[in-house]
Order: sequence, then structure tokens, then C-alpha cells
Amino acid sequence: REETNLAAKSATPLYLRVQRGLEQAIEAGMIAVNDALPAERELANALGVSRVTVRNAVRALVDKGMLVQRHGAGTFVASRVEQPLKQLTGFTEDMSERGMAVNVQWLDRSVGLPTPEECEALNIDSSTAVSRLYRLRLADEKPMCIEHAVLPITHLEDPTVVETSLYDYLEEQKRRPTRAIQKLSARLLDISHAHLLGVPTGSPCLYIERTSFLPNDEAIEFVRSYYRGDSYEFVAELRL
Ligand code: 16G
Repeated sequence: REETNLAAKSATPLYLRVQRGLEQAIEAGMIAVNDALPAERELANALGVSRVTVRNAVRALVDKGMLVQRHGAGTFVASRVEQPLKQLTGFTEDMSERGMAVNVQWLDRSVGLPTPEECEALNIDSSTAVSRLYRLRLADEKPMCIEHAVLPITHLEDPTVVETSLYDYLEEQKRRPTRAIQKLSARLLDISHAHLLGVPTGSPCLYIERTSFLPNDEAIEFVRSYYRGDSYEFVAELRL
């Protein structure tokens, strides 16, 4: 079949251009969250490309998490997790509240010496050992973020005691943080982070740094995390 409208001379593969077109339509709200995508045949006709091209573009967006395929029902625009920036909550708590199943893939749980950046964030000296929790966090089997938490061993002696929720563990130990400073910025994922999150290298992510404090203002955790850019939306309420 002749690929007409979109097939003008270009080095970019056609399916990629279709993919970008769909992405832009979704981002612009032309196809709303939770809406079904038009059928493959309809899209192919409308865009003047083959069904195979549409299928490849759709598959790429499913891999990116922007679209979800529901068996027998069609392809839908995936919704993002809306996370209010208001309360000091943890991942397990946030996801459970939404009825999502929490999973973890541990990348590292170890004790070691802090880096200069960690010393500064936690306000400790370079000889104070720290516990590290490095994990890929999933909700309903979908990779959501990569998280690297560092705590002085005075607050977490053995990182392997944390099975699922760090905050539940700290709560049990009466060391639950009560205040945190959080910074959000945009970054592009490098190859290893992208691979873990199941997106192409260079995909956008939200990079978040959180330093949490105990009631006595002692820093208890310094967390660096990479959230999939297509899966999260942070919402803050502003008032005059
Ligand atoms: C969230 C926190 C992280 C905290 C974790 C505890 C952000 C950006 N980060 O992911 O600082 O360590 O929750 O979750 O919100 P857990 O209790 O499930 O281990």
C-alpha cells in the first residue's frame, strides 16, 4: 500500500512519525485519558499509512506506558498517578490507597560510607556509615520509579530488615519522619535507568530528591528517585 500523506521524504521512520503524532494528540488532550484510541483501520485511513505502521506506533506507545491495551476492549490512553504535594506519605501507602498492588525489585541493600553529597544532605560526617536501599518500585506490575534511599545507620542499622515499606518499619521504630524537603526537576533517563523503567533511553523522567526529618530536625533519609515521566503527575494546591 502506498504510504501517502505522511510519507514525504524524511530520514525518520514512518511509524516514529505516526507515534509522535499520536503522542502530541494525547499530550494536547485531543484524545483524553482513559479514552479509547480509534481502531487501527480508522487511524490508518485517516493518516494515509498502512495498518502495520499504525500497529508499530501503537506498540511503541504501549511500551512507553502512554497507552494500555485491554484484552478484547481496545487500546486506551493511560492515566497517570496523581500525587498531591501536600502530605509526607510513602510509596506503599500512596499506591495501596489507590488500590494498586505494590511490588519491588531490590537492586541493592547494603551498609557503606556516605558520599560528600550524602554527608551534606544528612548533615553527618564522612565516617558515619549509612544504610542504602536501592530499588525499582512497581505498582500493578508497572515500573513506576527507581529509588535510592540513604539513612544514617544510627536510624537503620540493617537495611535488609526493610521488606516492603521503609516508612512502616520506621513507624514501628518510632522514627517516622514528620517533615521533608522535596525538589523536583526534569531529566532524561540514561541507559540503565531507562532499561529498568522499561522505556527507551533518553525518555523524560521526574527526578525527585527528598530529605526527611524527625521531629527534632535530625535528617533521617536522603532519597534520590527517578519517576517515569508518563506515569506521574504531581499536584500542589495554591492559595492566596
Ligand atoms: C516515597 C518517598 C521516599 C520514601 C518512600 C517510602 C517520594 C519522592 N519519595 O517513595 O522518600 O522513602 O516513599 O516508601 O515520595 P515505603 O514506605 O513504601 O518504603
